[in-house]
Amino acid sequence: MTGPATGSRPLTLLLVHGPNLNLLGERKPEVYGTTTLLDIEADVAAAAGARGAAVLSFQSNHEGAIIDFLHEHRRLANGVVINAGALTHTSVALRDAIEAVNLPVVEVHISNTHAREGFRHVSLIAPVCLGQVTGLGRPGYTAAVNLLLDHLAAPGAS
Ligand code: CA2
Repeated sequence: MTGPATGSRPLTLLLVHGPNLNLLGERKPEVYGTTTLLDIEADVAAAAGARGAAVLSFQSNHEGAIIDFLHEHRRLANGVVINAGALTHTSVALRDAIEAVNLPVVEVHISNTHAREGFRHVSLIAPVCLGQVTGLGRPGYTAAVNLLLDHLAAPGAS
């Protein structure tokens, strides 16, 4: 079941980060800023919590672990915010997993991938996502949460 929460169960969002994003804030501040992954997880929990939703956060450097996480939580979750890192540009398996779990997914990138190297211009997951927030830095995650919760609140959403 992927519909909105019923009874007392709050909406649950998954926040998923892919390879190397555990190092946020440690290197490359000119590209990714000084925000850490913990900062982002706290922002997302606060934005969701302000609207009565819960968040489960997960980061892995391994494609299969991310796919397993999505599979394992597909019935519990109502939607997903994902920064898949470089898997965005390479992973047909992640694309297929997003399609398979049949949840609304918002893709987030901290940097503007379209202003960077050509290989970052293509997202293999974008066609199976609700939408993409790219280049807005840390606030992009809050925007993604609100977009997802707006979508879930719309009549007939799934
Ligand atoms: O802009 C984004 O959020 C990206 O998803 C970040 C990915 C990159 O492959 C995508 O094209 C765009 C890479 C994350 C690497 O994170 C680092 C963090 C600290 C130091 C070095 C890399």
